[in-house]
Amino acid sequence: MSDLFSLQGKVALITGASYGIGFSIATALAEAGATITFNDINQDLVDKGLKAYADIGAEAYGCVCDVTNEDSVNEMVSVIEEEVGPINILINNAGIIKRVPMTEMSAEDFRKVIDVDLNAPFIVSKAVIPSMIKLGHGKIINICSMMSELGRETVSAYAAAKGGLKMLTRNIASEYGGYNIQCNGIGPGYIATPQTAPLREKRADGSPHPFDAFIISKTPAGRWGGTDDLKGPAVFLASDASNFINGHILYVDGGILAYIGKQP
Ligand code: NAP
Ligand code: GCO
Repeated sequence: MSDLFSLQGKVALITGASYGIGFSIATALAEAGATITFNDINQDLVDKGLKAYADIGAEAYGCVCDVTNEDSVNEMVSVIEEEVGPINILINNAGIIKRVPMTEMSAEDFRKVIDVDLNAPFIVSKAVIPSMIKLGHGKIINICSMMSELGRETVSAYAAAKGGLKMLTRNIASEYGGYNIQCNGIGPGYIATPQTAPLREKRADGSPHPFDAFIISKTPAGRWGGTDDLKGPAVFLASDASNFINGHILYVDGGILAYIGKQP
């Protein structure tokens, strides 16, 4: 059975993976046997990532690349293919959020979020699909969100992008499934990372942030997710164990989407 989940001999590219969810997913893929390549937006972050991978004994190849820049992405992909090998697994993880009420949000900020969270997965996927076709297989995992399904105050751009990413996932599956490429999404629930740190910060008097208690009450598991909660699902969707699963979004949310919420 372990052969079915093995990533031995596979090369994986995980975007924005110096820390947070991307780092944990990359670590899991390395533990399953894959060779890890990753990028981040500047050299400091890449160095931080390289050190973190070295600290856990995982070999990783890191590049500076802004995933919204198509030329830079194409160059990164050809350097990885030349120096490490053809990419078998792509995890579109890099993302940003801006929490601003919609009527106060500038069109420029809205576009920036769409650019990183939706246009970039298109750009990076487009860069790797031709060699996946030549290889005769490929796995693309897009990191979606609760906001691929739900809305809430202040996250209009993020929800629009992550909802779009769900449909990009289904479209890649539809368009390239015939080439033995599986494109699926992981929809994390509320995961404790720097991105969600402002939602968990204690107030000046030491009491918990109201959003913290809100999320715990909305999650049947009764807790925030940890980045380790995403490791098993990522290995599953990157491995042969999921070869007939395509265009699916696997929500890893402690049950949030199943639950109507506690009665008052
Ligand atoms: P994070 O802690 O903010 O990490 C995101 C990474 O992407 C950072 O290293 C970031 O660099 C990098 N990045 C941002 N823009 C980039 C660009 N243009 N080019 C290259 N790299 C870029 O976020 P996270 O919480 O680990 O989230 C990772 C992914 O999961 C995101 O797509 C996020 O939307 C999604 N997600 C998160 C949660 C959650 O609860 N945390 C839940 C559902 C989905 P900087 O440090 O410079 O920003
Ligand atoms: C927010 C959060 C979320 C999470 C995540 C949920 O402000 O509501 O940041 O959007 O990051 O994507 O799945």
